[in-house]
Amino acid sequence: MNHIIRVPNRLLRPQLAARSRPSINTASFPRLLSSSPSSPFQSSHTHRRALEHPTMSPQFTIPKTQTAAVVPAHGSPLEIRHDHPVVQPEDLKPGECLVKLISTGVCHTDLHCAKNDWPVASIVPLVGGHEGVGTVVAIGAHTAGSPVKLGDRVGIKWLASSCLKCEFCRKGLEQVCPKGQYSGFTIDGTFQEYCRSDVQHVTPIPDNLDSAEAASILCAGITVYRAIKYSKSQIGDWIVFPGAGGGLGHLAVQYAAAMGLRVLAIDTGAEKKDLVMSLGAEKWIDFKESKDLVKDIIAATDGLGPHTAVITAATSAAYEQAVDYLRPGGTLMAVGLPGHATLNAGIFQTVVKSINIQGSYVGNRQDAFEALDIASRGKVKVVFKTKPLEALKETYEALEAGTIAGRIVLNF
Ligand code: 8ID
Ligand code: ZN
Repeated sequence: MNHIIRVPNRLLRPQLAARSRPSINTASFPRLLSSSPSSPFQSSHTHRRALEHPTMSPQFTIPKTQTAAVVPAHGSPLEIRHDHPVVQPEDLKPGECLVKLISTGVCHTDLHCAKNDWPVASIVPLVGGHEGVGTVVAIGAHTAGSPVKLGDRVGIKWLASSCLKCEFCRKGLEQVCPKGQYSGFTIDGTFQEYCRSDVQHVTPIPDNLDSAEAASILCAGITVYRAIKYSKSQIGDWIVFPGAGGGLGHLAVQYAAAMGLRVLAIDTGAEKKDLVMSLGAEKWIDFKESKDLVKDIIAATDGLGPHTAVITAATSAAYEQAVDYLRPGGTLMAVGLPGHATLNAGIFQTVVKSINIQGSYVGNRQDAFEALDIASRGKVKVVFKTKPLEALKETYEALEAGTIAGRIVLNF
């Protein structure tokens, strides 16, 4: 049985999870990760030399306080505060930047963190959010080789920073870097007007993508794109997405269709059915209406079952029968993160069907770049409604109730 569920080391050691608000660990980035030609740090004498003072442009006035959505303590209601402190440019560490947010998506992960329903707790007080798009308004002093410059539009994703030096970072698995920091989990995230991040890990946003359009690619898009890519599904294969009508799922349908896969979408309700069928799904099953999901899924996929299942639902129920309905030789990609659930795969079925089981955790910088590039070419579109930051609480309630088709994006 190939049973690989990867959990970041940091998440396996809750006692190490930051309780206070640590700075992003950006000490001495490898010199080989050099800056772009347009970097302010590459001009004549300053080439490859770090600036001694934080860089700010007079065009950006950075206030001392801001509006932010704060979870004061686990179990406490969310508060919208208008006097939340803003990280000042002189407080940025080398390698850090300050991003003035324009838009942020709301991921079900933010709800898990606010509810504290995972085995590992977030920091509190917590500013959640990890699907942000905004403008770089300051860069920390002594930052060398920044790939972004002041005024650039960038995305902030779940993985806010990693050491870029360890085995995992070298292998492109920077999400599990033992020094990784996570936006809206171990450091404050994008449900605030100004957010600290890392120049090496923010993602440039293609010019032709609107900020609100791009926001949810930064988590939902990257995550499903990577999961499909690493599932090694091939053109013409059947792929099933339990959770297809949600934030991750509706993007998964589109990435898969763009890759030439045949999509069986599973979720519930007419709105989600219409959405996924309009986005390229070939077949649909309502999990609340099906009397025998395994039988229905196998029947819908040429009588043999799908080659791949990417579970994008937030419940353990969506995982339950995957090994039973997958085609022999098929692959289960574990993506949805129901709190304390375990993956129960019958060993006999897993072995005699030669099933692959793999965990897939967001994506690295290259996955982010690719997921945005595909969206910028119109192959994938986030379906979203916009709301103000003040609507975060009602958005959490709707996520909990499962009534959001696509995504909610908060605009600042
Ligand atoms: O890196 C990762 N692995 C990663 C990244 C981002 C998000 C994992 N996640 C996790 C989230 O923490 C969450 O647990 O993926 C899960 C889904 O996130 P989301 O897409 O942001 O949630 P959503 O918008 O609420 O969509 C979930 C959908 O699942 C359906 C719901 O109806 C909803 O449309 N669903 C459920 I709940 N149970 C289902 C079932 N049994 C189901 N669909 C099919 N079968
Ligand atoms: Zn997310």
